[in-house]
Amino acid sequence: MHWPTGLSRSWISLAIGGAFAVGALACSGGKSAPRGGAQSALLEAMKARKLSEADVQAALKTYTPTGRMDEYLTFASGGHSGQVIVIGVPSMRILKYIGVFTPEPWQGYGFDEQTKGVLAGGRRAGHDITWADTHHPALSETAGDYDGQYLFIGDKANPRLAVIDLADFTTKQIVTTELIGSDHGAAFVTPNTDYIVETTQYPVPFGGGYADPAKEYKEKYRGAAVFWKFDRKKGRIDPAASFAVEFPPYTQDLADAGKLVSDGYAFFNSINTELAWGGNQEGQPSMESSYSKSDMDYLHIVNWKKAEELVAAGKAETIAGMKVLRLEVSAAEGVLTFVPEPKSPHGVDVSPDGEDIVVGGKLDTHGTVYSIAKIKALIAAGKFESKDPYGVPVLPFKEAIRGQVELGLGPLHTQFDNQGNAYTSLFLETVVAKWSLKDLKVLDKLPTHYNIGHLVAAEGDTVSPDGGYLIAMNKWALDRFNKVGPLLPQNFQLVDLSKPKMSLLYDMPIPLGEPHYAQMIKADKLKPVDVYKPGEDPITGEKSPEMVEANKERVERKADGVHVYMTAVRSHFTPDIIRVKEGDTVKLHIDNIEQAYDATHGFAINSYNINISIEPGEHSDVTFVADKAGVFPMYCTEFCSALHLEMAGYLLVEPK
Ligand code: RUQ
Ligand code: CUA
Repeated sequence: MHWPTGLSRSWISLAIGGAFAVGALACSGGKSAPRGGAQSALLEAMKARKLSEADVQAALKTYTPTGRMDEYLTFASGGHSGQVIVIGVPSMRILKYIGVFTPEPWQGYGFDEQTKGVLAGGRRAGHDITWADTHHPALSETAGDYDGQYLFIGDKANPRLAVIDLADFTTKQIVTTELIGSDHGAAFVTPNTDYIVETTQYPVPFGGGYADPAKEYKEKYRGAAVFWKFDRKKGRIDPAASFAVEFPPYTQDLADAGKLVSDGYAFFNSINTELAWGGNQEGQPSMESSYSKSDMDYLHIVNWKKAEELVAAGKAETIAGMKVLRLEVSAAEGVLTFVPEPKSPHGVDVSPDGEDIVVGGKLDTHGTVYSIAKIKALIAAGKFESKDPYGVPVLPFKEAIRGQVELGLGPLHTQFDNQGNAYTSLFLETVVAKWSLKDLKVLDKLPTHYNIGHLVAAEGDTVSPDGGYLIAMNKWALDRFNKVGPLLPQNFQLVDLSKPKMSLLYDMPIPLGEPHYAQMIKADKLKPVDVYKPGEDPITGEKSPEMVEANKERVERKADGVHVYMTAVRSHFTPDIIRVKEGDTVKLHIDNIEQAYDATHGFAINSYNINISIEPGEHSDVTFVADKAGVFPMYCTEFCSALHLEMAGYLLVEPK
């Protein structure tokens, strides 16, 4: 904690400790202590704003003066917005929305050729998809620790995965496979980011085919864990080197990769070993009741290193362009093993040392702690209690667990700190439960407002969590904020973990979608660039072949259209008049030729839906057909200088 200069630590503690005794103030570093006036001003402010001592303490722990940076950055899913939200901790200031699956006008994301190409990677069934249900972001890891290089995030609705480069905080790639029809366990990375895991939620027939669930659910519907291969040198997923492990249609839920002693394994929950498929107007019970009929579902244990070997040895079958390790192979070769888990669980989280796998009970009051040492020993000894109907060996539950912790109502997700503690969100009880991993005992509970889903602690799912801060990501906001109609924001609550008892520091509304998960990284691990290299195409990372240099601006009529080579610099575009003929294809190549930090220009043209953002050094391409004759103002959309309004021109489309 940095204390404001000029005030001594003891003054602060005195002030917020409620003493406020006039004259009893310490003097530090030769600076005079605040006198009675300062204290009474503080007291007055507290009174005027009806603040308690706890409020003032919380304020002091989060207030971030001008120019001061945050200690952590949180990358939160933007829920339905299809974006990622970057939030500073402890200030809870929003630093950026990163356009990912959805066009994002401020960044011009989805408007230029470069980013249109990225979004096109996420087309499914021949359709452009302009939204996403983003759930789980995952920072790239090296040896199980965040390395600050990349961020990945999954779209549950249209099973897709995006790659964001943290060198410039922009989306570089979206991949999808028609093998599966939805995901939920995405994105989760293996400890060196060799693979990014994407697991199905709702099973469908592989490859998008048709099958009537009433007749063929068990035979034709399938789940899968897709292991997308990440090529770190290129900073891209390599679909050709990726593979999937077929699962029975048990409706898999969340996922996590093993680390350290459990490296090489990945874990997946399932919630529907009942094989229900709905049909509440067809004489069947609703999914709601039929999914949770049995007492146990199966935790899926995948030995992905073995799977990788088998795929390399040609044991996979290609379906919908994806190499798939079929169930028979996985079951026979020890790639896939099950162990029972209590009633429709939700989160599965591997402890920092990799030894424990914590499963949140959801409909059970327990957190179940599996031991990878026990699991490995049981597998090695071939100690299976049964096989599931698909031939997958099942380990005995009691012998695979280290124990269970009685947490309370509705345990979902778990995070960890640097003191051997775990923090589990309890949705129904609407609290964070802090518990000791060693003794499996609850130590503290903190109410949240309301119905917490995920929670994220500082570096809380790495091999070396930091403790200190946690954010409760709550689903209901009710009475926490000013009323804004029937659709309410979500509520992120910052929690102080620095003391044995947790305390609430800050409420932050999230008003653009329902974020699910987030990850919190030490800010000094991130080293983003200030500007692009001159002429850089941010998607290729290379100098664009169409780069435009100062004094080389020109218009060229070519076979494929009118090429306009344009530069932007405070405060003009060159050329500032574009003359084309009605029906021409126009290809704009625009370079922001500035290298000054923060000197962004925008570029918009009326009626043609053209809007881009050109950061310093950036090269951008825009293609459109000038199919409507007329005069169309074009201008810079960033207030870049005193002469910003003058940074304008005309597109003149001469009638045929
Ligand atoms: S979740 S519903 Cu991560 Cu709890 Cu998606
Ligand atoms: Cu450039 Cu305004």
